[in-house]
Formats: sequence, C-alpha cells, structure tokens
Amino acid sequence: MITQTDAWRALETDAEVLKLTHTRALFHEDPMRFERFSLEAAGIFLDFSKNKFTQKTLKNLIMLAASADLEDARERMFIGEKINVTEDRAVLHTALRDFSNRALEVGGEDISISVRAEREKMRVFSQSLISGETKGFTGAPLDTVVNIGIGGSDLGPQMVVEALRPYWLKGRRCFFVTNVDGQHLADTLTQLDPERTLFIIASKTFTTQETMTNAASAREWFLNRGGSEADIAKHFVALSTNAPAVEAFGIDRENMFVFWDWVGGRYSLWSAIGLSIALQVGFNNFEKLLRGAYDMDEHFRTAPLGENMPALLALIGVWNRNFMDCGVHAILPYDQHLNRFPAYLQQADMESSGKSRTIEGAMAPCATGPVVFGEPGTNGQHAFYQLMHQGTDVMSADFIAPALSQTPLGDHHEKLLANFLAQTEALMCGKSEQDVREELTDEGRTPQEIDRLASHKVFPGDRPTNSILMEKLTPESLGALIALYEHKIFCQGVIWGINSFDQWGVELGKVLAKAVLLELAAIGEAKPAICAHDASTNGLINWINQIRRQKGG
Ligand code: G6Q
Repeated sequence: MITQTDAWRALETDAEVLKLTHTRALFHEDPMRFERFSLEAAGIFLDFSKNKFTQKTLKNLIMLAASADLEDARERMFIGEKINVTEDRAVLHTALRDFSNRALEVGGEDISISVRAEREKMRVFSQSLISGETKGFTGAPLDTVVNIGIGGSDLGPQMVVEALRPYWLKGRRCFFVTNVDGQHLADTLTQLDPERTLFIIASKTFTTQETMTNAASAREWFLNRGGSEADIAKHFVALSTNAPAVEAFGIDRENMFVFWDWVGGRYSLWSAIGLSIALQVGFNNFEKLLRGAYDMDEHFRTAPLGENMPALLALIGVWNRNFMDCGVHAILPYDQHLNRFPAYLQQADMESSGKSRTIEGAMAPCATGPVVFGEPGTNGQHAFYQLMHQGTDVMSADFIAPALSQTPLGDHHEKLLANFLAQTEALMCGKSEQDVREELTDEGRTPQEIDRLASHKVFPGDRPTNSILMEKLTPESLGALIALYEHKIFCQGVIWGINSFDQWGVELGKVLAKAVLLELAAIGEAKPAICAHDASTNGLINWINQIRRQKGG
C-alpha cells in the first residue's frame, strides 16, 4: 500500500515541517528556486516553484513514484498491456499520434497500420469536403459541420476547435450538440441550411441515449427539409467502434470512421473523433496537433522522472492533494480561446481520478482526485478568486498562458499576462498585516480605522500554483499541453493505485434514467401515482407528472 511506504512517511514528515513555513521563506532561502523547479519540454514551459515544497520533498516524491513503479507502469501503457483491467483493455491513445514508425502489436496485429489507414481516410475525406469536391444533395458545398456527441465524444474536439479559432478555414462553421435537452439541437438547427450541413454522429458505443436521440432528430429534420433517405449518405457520417449499430442507424460503412476499444472516450480526440477538428482547421493542422502530443509523449516516455514534466506535475499534484490538504484544483487559462479547456480537463481528470477503490478493489488508502474546475483568466478574477486568496480552504491552481497572442490587439495581451503574473505572485506571497497597516497609515487612515480594516485586507498567501507557458497557442503547443495533462493524470493514477481508465461511476444514473423515463407522463397524460422509489424521487416524479397532465388538458 502506497501509504505504508518509506517515501510516504518521509513526505508526511516533510509536510509537518513545511506547514510551519511560508513559501515566501523558501524563495528567500534558495535564490536558485526558480531555476531548480522549472523546466521546458515539447514547447511547454513549467514553473512549479510556487508550490510549498523543498528539494528534499521532491526527492521523496520521486522515491514515491519509484515505490509505485511508475516507470514500469509507463512502459506497460506505451507497449499496449491491458492496464485498464476492469474493462480488460489496453490504453493506447498514444498510438494514435505515434509518428515513430515503430510497430505496435495488440492482439497479434500491428495497430499502427490501421491507425495510419484511418488517418489517411480522414485526410482524404476532409480535403475533399473542404475543397468542395464532396457536395451535398443539391450540389452545394458542405461548409457547416454539426458534431453530435457527448462526454469524450464532444469535450475534446469542441475544446480544440475553440482553441484553434485563429486557424479556422474561411467560410467553414462547426457546431457541437451534446445535450439531450432538445433546446440544444433545436437552437442549433435554426442556424443551419440542410443543403450545406454535414452531421457527424460521434459515439464510440453508438448507444449513448443523448447522442442517439439527437442523431435521430437531426435525421428527421434533414428528411423534412428536402433531403431524401438516399441523401443521408451525403450528409451523415459516423465516428464509432460499433459498425453494426452504425449500419442499423442507416449510415453506410463507407461513411463510418472507426477507432478501437483501446481508445478511451476522454482520450479519443486524436482518433476519428477529431474529424470535426480536421474539417474546421484543415487536416494539416489536425496532424500538427497530433505531432505536438507526440513530442510530449516522447519526452514523457524517455525523460528521467526528475526531469519529466508530466511526472513532476503529477507529483506536485499528489503533494498538494495528499499532504497539503488541497481538495480542489483550479485550471486557469489566460487565453480566451482556451475557454473550454477547464471543462475538458474536468472530465479528463475527474472521470479518471474520481475513484475510491484501488485496482485490486480495496478502499483507496488516501485521497484521490481533487475537484477540478476553472474559467479563463481574467474573468475568474472577478468571480471566485476571492475564495482562492482569502477563503478558509486552500486550493491549488494551474495558470496557463501563451507569451504571444495569436490575435494581438493593442496592449491587451500585456495586460492579460500582467494579471496572470500578479495573481500567481499574490497567491504565493500574500500580504502581511504589517504591510497592510503601513499602507493604511500612508493613506492617512485613523488608528481606529486601521484596526477595523487591517485583518480584512491581509492575504495569507502560501497558495500553491503552477505556471504553464508556451510561446503561442498553436496546434503543436496545444497538442503538447493536452498530452501533458493526460500523462499527469496517468501518473497520479499509478501513485494512487487506481484504474484511471474506467468510469463505472457514470453507469448507475444511466440505468435509473431508463426506468424513470417510463414513469414520466406525456403532456396531457394521466399517470398513476408513482411509489417505486424513495419518497423524494416519488414526490418529484408525481409533481412533474401532475404539471404535465394539467398542461395538456
Ligand atoms: C469518457 C467516457 C464518456 C463517453 C461518453 C460518450 O471517457 O467514456 O464521457 O465518452 O459517455 O460515449 P460514446 O462515445 O460511446 O457515445
């Protein structure tokens, strides 16, 4: 058990000592702290010096990683061992962006061949569509794409398409419909011309209720607006691992882009699930995204743990979560185009690390994944940063920014970066009562006023942050950034001893929803009172059913 290792115990001792120390003091003690605790890889620069730890802590964290056999686990992932044991699957999203020409055998087959073939199919398709060679049922170009998918079949591509806005091809539009709430599809459809729209039905399983419902309604809309059954082939494609279900829906095998069970939903943007990306920014940029991720993969795979960015980010995360009591981790991109990045990472992290059982099925001996949330800077500064600076709970945070803007405008970017830097400085350094009192005295406040205000204006500081920088947000740097977090999540899972690649916790709600669906009244329908659930659920169903009956009558 990881908590029984020497490394864990040593870290507990470190934590006891460090809890009595301010991070500011650690900077005073070590003039080389920044140089020591920052590094660059695959175009990404990471400064983790503003976390509260010492060189000794880092040594112990690396010892902890060794106790968890992290390097061995890393190799087992890359070579395609079935490390997702509860689903009996390999975890090989890295194979989707492996440009090394290494063969990779899974089940006796070199999967790199099918990966390349499918990517080539995506290239040919996207180029033909973008050039206007592939046309809709009236001969119009298909310049609008609607990706219908949810969870892993939405969050990744949607985040990337938004992040790469400066790379959007002229005249092309891309929408994402996720929610089973019909308003999402209906609101989107009002903006579409059926003659120019390609629907991408993105679903690994092709059974997901939300996606199948939206896909069926989109098809109906298309058929009611001039399209015929025969035209479906021109306007609907599927991204899936489930060929029979795709065919049953009425999409030809030719119009299906496949991926494989060894690609987890939340790790699938690199596969055919990235088709919407390729169609919006061009296939070359999609491939650059993959290449950026590949660079980070190579770094992760080969660098020793002490110089390994994903491993270090993970170890600092473990330190903050398990030894510094940070139960919440904020993702704060200072780049408006990364506005979907926190939502994307929320799934990647919380679905992967939100487990309380170890791989062996025992209770996890320590806290695992933190709550992850975030908003782009500077917006969050005017919202929840108050709690970050002065709340009773300490949270950790990642600040992310490009040094150069893709869309420079006056001095906006300098102001953006100044805020980024000022916030991380403020969170770490804080402001002492003595400084506050001096400031208030300089303002000419009376001693009574100073006594009344001083404590409210104190900032404790000592709030841990990572700063993650890149030159510009490009397809390559975005790819590297995403891969950095994927591997960070993996490393943390190895240390905590959990399976980062299953998601059983999403099942129960899905099953219960099927039962409840049968109990909900149609508009105007009188349903007998429901009493099959707990009193609260019964009461809520009956309340809704009453309204629905009355409104129909
Ligand atoms: C991700 C999860 C989950 C999944 C969605 C959509 O890792 O498995 O978010 O991506 O439930 O599933 P389908 O792609 O099968 O529709």
